[in-house]
Amino acid sequence: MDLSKRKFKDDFKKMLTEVYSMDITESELTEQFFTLGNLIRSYSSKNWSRTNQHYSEKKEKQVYYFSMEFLLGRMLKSNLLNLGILDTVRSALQDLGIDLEELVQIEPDPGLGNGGLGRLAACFIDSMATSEIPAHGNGIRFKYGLFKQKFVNGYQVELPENWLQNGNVWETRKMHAAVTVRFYGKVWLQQTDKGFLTPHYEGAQEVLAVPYDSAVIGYKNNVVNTLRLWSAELPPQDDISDYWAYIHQRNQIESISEVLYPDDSTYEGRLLRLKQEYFFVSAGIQSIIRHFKKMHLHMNHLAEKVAIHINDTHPALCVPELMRILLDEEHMDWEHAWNVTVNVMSYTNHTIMSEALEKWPIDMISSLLPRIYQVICEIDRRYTMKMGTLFEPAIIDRTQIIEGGHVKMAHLAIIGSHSINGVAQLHTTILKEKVLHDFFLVYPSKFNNKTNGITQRRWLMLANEPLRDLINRKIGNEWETMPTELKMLKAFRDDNETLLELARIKHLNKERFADYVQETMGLAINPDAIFDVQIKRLHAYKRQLMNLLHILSLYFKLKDNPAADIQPRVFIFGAKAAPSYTYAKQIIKLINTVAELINNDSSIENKLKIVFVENYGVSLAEKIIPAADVSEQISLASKEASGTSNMKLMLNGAITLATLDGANVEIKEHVGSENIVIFGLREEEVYQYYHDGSYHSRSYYENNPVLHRVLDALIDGTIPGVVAEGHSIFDSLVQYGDEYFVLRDFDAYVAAQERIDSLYRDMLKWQRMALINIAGAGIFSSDYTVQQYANQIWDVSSNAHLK
Ligand code: 26Q
Repeated sequence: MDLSKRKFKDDFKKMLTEVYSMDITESELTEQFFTLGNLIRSYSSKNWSRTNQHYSEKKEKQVYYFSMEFLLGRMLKSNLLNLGILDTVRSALQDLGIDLEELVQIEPDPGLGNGGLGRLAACFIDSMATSEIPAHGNGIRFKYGLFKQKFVNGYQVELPENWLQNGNVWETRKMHAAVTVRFYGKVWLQQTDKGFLTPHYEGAQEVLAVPYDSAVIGYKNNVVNTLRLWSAELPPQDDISDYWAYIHQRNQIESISEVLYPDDSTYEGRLLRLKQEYFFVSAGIQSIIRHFKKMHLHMNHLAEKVAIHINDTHPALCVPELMRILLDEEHMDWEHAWNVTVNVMSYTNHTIMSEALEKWPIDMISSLLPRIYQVICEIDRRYTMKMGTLFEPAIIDRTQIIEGGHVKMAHLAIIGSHSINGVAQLHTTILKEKVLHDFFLVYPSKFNNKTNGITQRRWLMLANEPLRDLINRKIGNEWETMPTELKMLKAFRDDNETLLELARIKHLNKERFADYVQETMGLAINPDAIFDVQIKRLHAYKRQLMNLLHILSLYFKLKDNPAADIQPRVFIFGAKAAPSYTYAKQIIKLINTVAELINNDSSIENKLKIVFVENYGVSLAEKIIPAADVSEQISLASKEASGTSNMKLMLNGAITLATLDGANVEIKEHVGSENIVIFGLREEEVYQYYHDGSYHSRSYYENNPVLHRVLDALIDGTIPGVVAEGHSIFDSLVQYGDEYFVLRDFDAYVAAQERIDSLYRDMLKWQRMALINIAGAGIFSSDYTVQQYANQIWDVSSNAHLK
């Protein structure tokens, strides 16, 4: 948008007086933040309604991205950037004596997601608006986001994340768009006088779903899409006969949208979680149908106007919920309804870990969602009937929806969708060949790959302004919306001036992060050291433990020989553990304790430091990633579906140290093996070990002296204060088979780290590698990912031009 500094200053002062009756000198940061937030809203409101109007008039097909999680991060700067007024506003505020960076800190970071899956949804809505895809997010407005992490004596402690405490400037409550969601009760089918069979409900509990809409502003294109998050409320009551019963019922209903479940890998079959899933699914689908009806088209045409995307199985109830509405409320016959449903739905799988696959006990579903359960049974019956004639019984048994007393959500999503995709090439191949092989036999053409992506606007333009400026000086700014244009940077691979400039920027970002660490943790770190970064949820398969064992081996090397020639390193960790994941929490305690030991040992002359940041999330990622030299992507091959921090880090010039897992494989293909450091078992080797059962971790402990010493340190008192944790972790590796092959890959990992050490010594060579990584990162922009979803899955165009 066009906005002069002068106009902005006038608007700002006017809004401050109107809302707070204050002038600038009286106002504090909070008032200034809310004023700026409200101004941004007013600047985007016209385009928001214009976009909606355009979609309605043109009857364009709409995409609805259903996700339990949207891990947005702070929106102030992102909105300013996308409106094209970031620099104007920053400088105008400065004239008024206000520092934009200080205002930014006022905004709470809404942690409405666990990790990769939630952040992917956030990158996608940014890219969909920018790519002019008519697509909207649908999720839950959790009152509490992912817990706030604190370390107390090295242990993780969880505190509530009350992000809504001071209100949320970006949202609008839309009471007129509220819908009713039904739980429990009894249901039976009754013949109506028109000859329809309709369900009759008795004693259901009704929950009011109230939507809160936020603008999703496209980058400099006047498009504003919508993120709709639902909040659960007690429907208005005529009379309250029993006040205490009323209060109880209100609390019970409001608890549905109270808190995000903090597990990202092991599913917990709690009733409240199932309520959450049906709640936002039913509310979202009802609201879509309401909107569709305004077009006065027959329901048979729904799939021409609506695509619904199921982000992991959490919203898999979309399938029976849409069927329910088409059957019971629109009176379609089964075949037509099913045809429409399958054409509307598509599903993304994000994991191969069997413990993460959602399944719900039949009793739970049938009592909470009696009608939905009937529909699921009928879907399953028809599936087995139809496929039973075409495939052998064993395949049908293994692909049924209802089995062993449970409803399998992935099976429901696959059978009910026309497309199922994995999130990296390797992951999709494993789905087809191993994890979902039976389904691949049944529905080969439904399977496809969509490698994840990240938005370069948040992860480079906002997070790393010095680098953005350098790139723009060298190759112009086309990459902002055509990210593969970053490849033009390759022309500077032998230009020492550019390489030195890159080094200078990295150093600056490292200094900034070092200042932050000094201020918040009281720890001094050296910006000339290698900043080696592993930031992701804590999980055994991601092998933060292997990283730590390597650090210990370096530490002992220095203890034995203080003159040992190693490059100084700062190891940076950021990770939350699921509160119920004991082993992950033990690893957190161990890392913190080793940090304490190493950071305070003056005999190693500051050659090693460990920084374990508290409460890692989007805002911290924005500080850490631009300062990273090394990107640790060391999951056991086959276990990480894709990873996305790998993409963010390469985009900021970090060198990837990785196993051939998830999207690391594709990163290697794009930068070439000389610009990445790869080590460790391959996926086929891991499966071979599973197959022949020939991995015996104990022999690695017994035969490798370095490993022996490092592992003994866990149990012999070398690391004070981790007696129980040390034994438990030692046993998991040596005694109980080392599920994720940490000891097997240890040597290869140490060798790979030595390679990093030696590469870093040649500064120009290192910066050349960094440059090639930045230049090759464009392909991993979520702009391309969502364009592929649009073309190949949703069948929507990406050119709603509103310019
Ligand atoms: C399920 C049921 C009950 C409670 C919680 C859950 C639950 C919640 C979140 C299960 C899984 C998740 C999140 C999974 C996740 O983030 N997976 C990651 O997705 C990224 C985006 O595709 C990939 O890059 C990562 O590899 C994958 O681990």
